[in-house]
Amino acid sequence: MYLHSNRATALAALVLSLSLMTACGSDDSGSDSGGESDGGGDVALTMLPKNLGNPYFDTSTKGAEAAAEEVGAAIEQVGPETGDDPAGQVPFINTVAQQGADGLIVSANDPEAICDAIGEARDAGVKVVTFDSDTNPECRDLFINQATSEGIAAKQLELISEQIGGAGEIAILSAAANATNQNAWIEMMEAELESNPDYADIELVDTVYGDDQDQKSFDQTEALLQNHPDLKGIISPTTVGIAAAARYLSESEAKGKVMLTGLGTPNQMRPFVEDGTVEAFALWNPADLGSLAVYATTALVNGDITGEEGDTFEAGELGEFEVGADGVVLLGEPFTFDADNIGDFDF
Ligand code: RAM
Repeated sequence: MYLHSNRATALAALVLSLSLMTACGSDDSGSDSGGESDGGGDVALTMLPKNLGNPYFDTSTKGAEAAAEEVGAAIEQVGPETGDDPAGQVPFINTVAQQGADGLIVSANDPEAICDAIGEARDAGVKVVTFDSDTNPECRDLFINQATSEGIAAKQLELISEQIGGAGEIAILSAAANATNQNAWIEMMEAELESNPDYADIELVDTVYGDDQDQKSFDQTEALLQNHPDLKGIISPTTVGIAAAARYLSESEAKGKVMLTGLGTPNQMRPFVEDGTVEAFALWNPADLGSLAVYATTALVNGDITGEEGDTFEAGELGEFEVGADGVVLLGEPFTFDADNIGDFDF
């Protein structure tokens, strides 16, 4: 259920060593896709997060860069400034196809809107792997999934239920309205709330979208509290949303009264766990996710796997992985952070 401590230690070491390196490979300008490349191998990869400037994706890219160095691949990061435009990633995908990169690793802002561009890239010989947020399965070669959607949904409900004493109104503060990953988790939370008798006294009264933008998420939190005076808890299944909501709550009268959980990075959430705004939240390690995506994409590019169910490949320190149904490779299970363990993590 929880991360192995040896894996956590290895991750901490990885993140530390990466933080000592300069971010020389990241093109954070977002203005074009011609960023400098890390590494110098034969395999050229491009990393396309939902948007730039999100610490979650900064960490996944660092993990990807470390893995690229391990396998001798070159990698660059490109991406839009914001993730609320369903087609905002299309120009970057087009450039990857034109440049003739070997592999594209993308967290999709929309399950369908980037599929045509991905199709053209694949026709041009680019292996396309989604990570974090999928497209429709037929659009890409593989999806590197952080944890099962069922597991992520169940964990967040378990946490909010514990924190509000199993009864009362809750709301969801999500990312962009079209985000494949958040929408899958929300759908499963809704189904679980309906069917699980443990949650019979919990009512989901609202779902709002902060578009993975800090200020919008902050404002949406304020609006939720105004519109639902009896609100007992908020689930924010996005690292941007939960951090903004925690900041709002920590400075408001609702601190300690309206509970907040969801998916956050330990570094962003630490002050709010320490000041009592937040009891516990969950996530996986984004560096592992980026690393696994690079190993999988390189295995495709090198022809070691084709992406068929049952294909296996090595992912360095993470071990061996197998491609499952619908071309999904599963990283692991969500991990819960609280006051007792949050000091052990640095990402
Ligand atoms: C945000 C993004 C990302 C999601 C995490 C939990 O950083 O929306 O896609 O996986 O939160």
